Amino acid sequence: MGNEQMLEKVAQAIVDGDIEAVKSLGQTCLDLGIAPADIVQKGGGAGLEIVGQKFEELELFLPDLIASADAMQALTSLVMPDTGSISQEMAGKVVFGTVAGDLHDIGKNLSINQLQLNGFKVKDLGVDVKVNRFVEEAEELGAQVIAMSALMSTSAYYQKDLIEYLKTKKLRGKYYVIVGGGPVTAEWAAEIGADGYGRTAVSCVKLCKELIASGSTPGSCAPRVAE
Ligand code: B12
Repeated sequence: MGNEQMLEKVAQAIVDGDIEAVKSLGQTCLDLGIAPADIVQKGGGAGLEIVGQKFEELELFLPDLIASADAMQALTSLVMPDTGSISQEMAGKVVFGTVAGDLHDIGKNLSINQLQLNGFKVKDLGVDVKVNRFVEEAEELGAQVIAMSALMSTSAYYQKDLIEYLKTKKLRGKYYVIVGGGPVTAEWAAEIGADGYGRTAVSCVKLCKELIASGSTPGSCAPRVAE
């Protein structure tokens, strides 16, 4: 069986919420030499896309969504490298959270994992993070970047609020603000005056690297877009 077909099987196991199948298929993919990021994105991520569509079409319901999310967590724990022992001081400092009202964290966790693998020190603020907390934590860490994930169209508005909040605190020029997550687009990033938009966890690394290297004042340029 080819790699593409293996990834399709992973996607199907995620749709089925079958943790045992996901673990065994994930291991087979690793043994075949498929890159962990591909297993997660092209296998697991593709499965969650299908789950989302079926949920919208009332073919699947909340318990199914939860079972698929648990299966995805099992997949990421299995295939993503552990970042615990990597030195995380070199590339820059980032605070990262899912915005208020939003409990989705799979994409955030994948993005943090990629950043850490690429030498960033990241403070994970978790989910349902209020605007003021992002800023307090960034101040405490001495971060250059505030990264926000949002998976629901209703919660994406808090990304806008954070930028307004930074302005009222006269801190907009201090932090690069990057945004991502399901409903978030490059157009939205431009509309709210963010510094960057990334479509994937890998693009998140590119954004952070480019913004920090640019030396530009945060909030002064059109957002960078990393696909
Ligand atoms: C899994 C899931 C859940 C799980 C979440 C588990 C968890 N620990 O995260 C559970 C079951 C808990 C859940 C709950 C709900 N969910 Co839900 N969920 C999903 C689902 C199926 C997949 C999301 C996911 O993990 N995708 C995979 C990851 C890898 O993708 P990602 O997050 O987009 O991240 C990638 C990129 O966007 C990027 N990225 C992410 N963040 C960032 C940040 C930056 C800065 C950058 C650069 C990049 C970046 O990197 C990632 C990897 O490449 C989606 C459907 C979908 N198509 O997205 C619905 C979906 C998001 N959920 C939805 C809904 C409605 C809900 C509920 C309200 C359901 C309910 N009736 O209770 C609740 C809300 C709870 C809450 N308050 O948050 C809707 C949202 C609709 C909308 N547009 O507002 C969706 C779209 C389903 C649908 N089609 O209707 N959900």
